[in-house]
Amino acid sequence: GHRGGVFWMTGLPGAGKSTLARGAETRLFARGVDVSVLDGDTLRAGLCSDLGFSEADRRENVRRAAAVARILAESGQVVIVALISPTITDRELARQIVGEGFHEIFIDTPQATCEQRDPKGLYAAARAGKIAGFTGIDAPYEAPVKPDLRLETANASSDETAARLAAFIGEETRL
Ligand code: GGZ
Repeated sequence: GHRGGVFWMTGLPGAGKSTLARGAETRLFARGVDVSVLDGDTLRAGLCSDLGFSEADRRENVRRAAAVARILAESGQVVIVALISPTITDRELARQIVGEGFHEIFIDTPQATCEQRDPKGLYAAARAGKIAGFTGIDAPYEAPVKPDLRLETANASSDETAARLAAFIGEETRL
């Protein structure tokens, strides 16, 4: 069996958060773990569709995700959250809201790599001045100082890294 917990992934756009969250979810599900993913993209399509990317809106986005994650974790689920959550204070807020069972995971990908990947062309758009306040370009990203887990993605396959993430989550939630 396993207990609930929240695995909060933070990192730049294009760092690999969503891919790794889904990869870990698939692996954990195959092992019978009751797991769900709260992804920034998905939340912003529904629960958080009224929010933009101002400091205040990002904070509210983080607050809502943390509140939902807590409810799910209290019911015994393993919750993987994938949000840029760019500031240390917002992630502290998330940790406070979730309480016991919060883990911070830093998806540590150099910005140059994120920008090369640019899966949605958003870095290019930001560089061209078509998006204002884009994280890493003209909005801040504060890396965690002491995350519970740091995953460097630049020189590993996403399969390898997702397996490491799933292993960490398995260890932290094993009863
Ligand atoms: C950062 C933005 C922005 C701006 C749109 N800044 O790679 P994506 O495209 O699909 O995922 C990013 C997503 C970020 O949403 P989060 O909810 O994770 O952000 S936060 O935690 O800061 O609230 C990106 C897209 O939205 N996107 N405009 N200006 N990312």
